[in-house]
Amino acid sequence: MRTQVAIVGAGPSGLLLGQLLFKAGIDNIIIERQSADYVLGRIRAGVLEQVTCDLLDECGVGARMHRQGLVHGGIELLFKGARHRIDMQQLTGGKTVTVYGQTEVTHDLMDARRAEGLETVYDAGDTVTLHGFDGAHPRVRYVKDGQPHEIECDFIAGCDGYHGVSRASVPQASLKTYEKVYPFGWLGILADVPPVSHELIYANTERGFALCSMRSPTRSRYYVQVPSDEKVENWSDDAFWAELRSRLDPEARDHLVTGPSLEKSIAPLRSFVAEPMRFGSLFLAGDAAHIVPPTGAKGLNLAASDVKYLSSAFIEFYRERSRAGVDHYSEKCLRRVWKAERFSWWFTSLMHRFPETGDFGQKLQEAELDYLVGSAAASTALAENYVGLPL
Ligand code: RFL
Ligand code: PHB
Repeated sequence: MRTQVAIVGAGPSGLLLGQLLFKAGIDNIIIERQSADYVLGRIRAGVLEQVTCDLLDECGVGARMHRQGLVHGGIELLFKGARHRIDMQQLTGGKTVTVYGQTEVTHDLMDARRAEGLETVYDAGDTVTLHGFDGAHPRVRYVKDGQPHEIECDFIAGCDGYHGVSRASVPQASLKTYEKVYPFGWLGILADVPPVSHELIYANTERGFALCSMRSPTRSRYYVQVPSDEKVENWSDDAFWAELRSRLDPEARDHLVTGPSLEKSIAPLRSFVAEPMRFGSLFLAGDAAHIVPPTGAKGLNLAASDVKYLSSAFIEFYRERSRAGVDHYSEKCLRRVWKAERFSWWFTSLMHRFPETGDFGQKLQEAELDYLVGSAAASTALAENYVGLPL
């Protein structure tokens, strides 16, 4: 088999890249470890920057997002028992974010790919291996239903997430990694109950961080900070709702509607970057190259901007026979990646309870939050980063 770009991983990065390349007339095949249903079953991101929405429009899959996505012009910060609104739209000259689940984005991209008859190999398991990306003949091999397959290609896009095979295939001496692991995780719940507020509430409390988010006017997504060694089995739905309630202000507490969980899981929090993002004809994109803690809502959005840069580089290569985009891919992505890493680390540090800093740390956070909501300059810095820096 031969294609121009072999894409490893059918998460949002891989599917979006496949669609952008298809629109530009560039052949691609996606090879995914899991089944399509498994990929769709993962509950993850919820907040899309304008840049991400524009990309979905560019590849013709934005219609349902425009119909069903919730456009938000602000967020609320809750600290010392009171909520303060950050008017992002006003502070950024009109920019907004759209609340539309990663599951839905993935669904729309999968539907479009299927409708165009583009090839996606699902259920490849752990058989995918990458070859020859440091030379003239890159290839991806995999085994499906007991049969070995080989795809010859010009480029390999490693869109296979943090645990994928792509980054692991690079000689360790060629990689520099940067990592910070936080001493807590997020226990998240999805439930068919109306959201407690119209906008997202990010809460700093003495009991730890909480986030009130949503997927639709009838489906809510809530998170509470828990220690990193916490087990989800220790949390009944009732225990979760009680803990969330204890971290809300009196008005939100009154408005909170509870119900059975559709999903409940714990996500660890980490910051991670692997440099560079290109090795010969292998390009890493999305979580394969970097992880941010979810507090800034940047993971999926960074995946989308990587893929925008990568598709532009490939288009430039095929249309103009220019390697400039390909050669500058890593450097261009990493400039944006590190800004999102900085913002996500800062917002995580500001909003969570850190065991090692105790009450002193809590007081400093409250003082910074007080300054933040009272200063147009500080609020603008938060708003600019939250809605997304320009590409
Ligand atoms: P993914 O989604 O991990 O997809 C990678 C795909 O590659 C497959 N794969 C392989 N395929 C073939 N061979 C192999 N050896 C393979 N190994 C793996 C996997 O099965 C999978 O299908 O990476 P991608 O596409 O780069 O997308 C990244 C995003 O999923 C991620 O950054 C976001 O979900 C992060 N994130 C958020 N991002 C936002 O922008 N806004 C948010 O509000 C937001 N909230 C979140 C989040 C992540 C969370 N968790 C669970 C970590 C909230 C949470 C709780
Ligand atoms: C979500 O809805 O899952 C969500 C929203 C905002 C975040 C992280 C996750 O910062």
